[in-house]
Amino acid sequence: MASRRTYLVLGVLLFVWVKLGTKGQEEEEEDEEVTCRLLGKFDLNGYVDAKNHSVVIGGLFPIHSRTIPANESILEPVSAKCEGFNFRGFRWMKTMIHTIQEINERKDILPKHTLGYQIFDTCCTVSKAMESALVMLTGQEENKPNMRNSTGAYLAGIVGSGGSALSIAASRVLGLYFLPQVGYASTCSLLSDEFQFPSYFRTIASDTIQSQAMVKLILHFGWVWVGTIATDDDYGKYGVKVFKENLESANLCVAFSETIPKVYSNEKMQKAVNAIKGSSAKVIVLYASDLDLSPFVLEMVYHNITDRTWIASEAWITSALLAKPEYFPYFGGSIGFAVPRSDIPGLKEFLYDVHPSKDPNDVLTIEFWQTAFNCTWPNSSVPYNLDHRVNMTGKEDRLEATSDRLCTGEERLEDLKNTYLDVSQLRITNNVRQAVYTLAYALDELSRCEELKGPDQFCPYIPTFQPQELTEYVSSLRFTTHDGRKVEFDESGDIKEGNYDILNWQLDDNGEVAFIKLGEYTFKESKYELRFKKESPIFWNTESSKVPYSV
Ligand code: TCR
Repeated sequence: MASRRTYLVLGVLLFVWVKLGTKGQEEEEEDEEVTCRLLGKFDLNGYVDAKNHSVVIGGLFPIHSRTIPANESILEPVSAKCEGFNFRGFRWMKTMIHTIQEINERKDILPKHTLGYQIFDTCCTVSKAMESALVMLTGQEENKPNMRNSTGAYLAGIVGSGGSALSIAASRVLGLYFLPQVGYASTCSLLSDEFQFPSYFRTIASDTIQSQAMVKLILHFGWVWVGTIATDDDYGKYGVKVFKENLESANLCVAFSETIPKVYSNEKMQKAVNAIKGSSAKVIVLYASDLDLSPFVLEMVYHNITDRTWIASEAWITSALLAKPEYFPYFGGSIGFAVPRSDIPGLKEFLYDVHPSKDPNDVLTIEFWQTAFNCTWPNSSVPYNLDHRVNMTGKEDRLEATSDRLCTGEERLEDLKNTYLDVSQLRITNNVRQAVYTLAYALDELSRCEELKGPDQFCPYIPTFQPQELTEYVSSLRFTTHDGRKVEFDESGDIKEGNYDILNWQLDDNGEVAFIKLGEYTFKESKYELRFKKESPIFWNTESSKVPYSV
């Protein structure tokens, strides 16, 4: 396979062009010339491999955690820069590339076509997700969608985004054209609305199911009063809304219901802290993404709030950012529902195959290396460890520090204990894989229609099909994953069946936080079942070490 990377960096925009030959004609390919393009005011990081592929799949991933607030007076709108390297998002993004390469090597899926990709970093921000969606739709230079990217490759569909707020925003635009979008982590119940989001599908269950599961768990342990805390976004607010509706229909009660701010505000935070402190409800549902939770966790530590049992939403129950021994006195014993884990053949090797010397223009890899090894890559302009967040005192922390230590390139990934390389908890990562497979299988079925072409049958062709034609194929798709799960979507675009693992935070023999599986929650058609394993003891973070009392 001829491989050559070219970056587009023109002040504001960066792409990587990787050229992979199409199936069967690898040897004839010649390397591409470096191309640079002015892409207007978009400032988007990402990876592209689009040339010589029949179609491309777009991807939206949170490779950075936030955008840097612009405080200069700007005459024309410019897109924000990003900071806070997110190792988990980087792994998800790599998994998409790995899956596409795997599909391209397979002879049974799309034998006559190869898939390319165009991936953008959303920086966990709605505006970035929107910019990326528009860039993909317009091919960057036109103001109306032509479904082709800048190389002329046809855009088949989009995988992403991470958070619900971003998927909702992107999907409102993509839905106008019925371009299929397959989410891997957005769980907001709103996305099930087929009228508002006609071409949105997801390989993760809606929070409606998780909220029902939480209520079943509360009934199981006999709790009556529970508090709720949610982040101030679509995920937190809708998650708690549906949870409360279910709770009330089971005749249980909400002791308090607070939100934690997305942008640090001491006043709002203290309101939540006071509600927790002042309530006799010891069981609290916490609906939030891990990236938004750190300030809240620090408040719990600061106020020494222990003796609470947290019911975790899926987004933080297996978070390496929070599951640290130092937080165990406060969050030990948490119980939550997690996406089932999986092993992905070949992914570990693929993830380890990352090194900044491979491409001096691959700024994301350089930033990965610098952040992981706490060093500066020689002669690179990639900033190290930026943090412009407003800190707990209300002042802005401007840490534009560059580590004095230069990276040698000899640093060993094997020595790192880093979320990116941790393949023991492939949960959302596996959903990313299934989202890519969804589009690939749908394209495969669409392409096979040609073979059945008869006098009165009209078949769409790759690459001239209409987006809604592929959306139709996704709607009626059924396939079995490498680990034996069935993927099929209902009329809302939600997966028809699946299960959650019920996990409990315990300390293992090495003093690390372990996620102990207590049982499963399965859902299939309208059958829902909560099952506990008999032999799994639960760790309760209460003075008596017994089930808390919350009445
Ligand atoms: N749904 C969240 C985002 C999210 C997430 C995660 C982010 C979920 N699970 C795991 C990081 C890691 C579930 C949303 O916004 O819809």
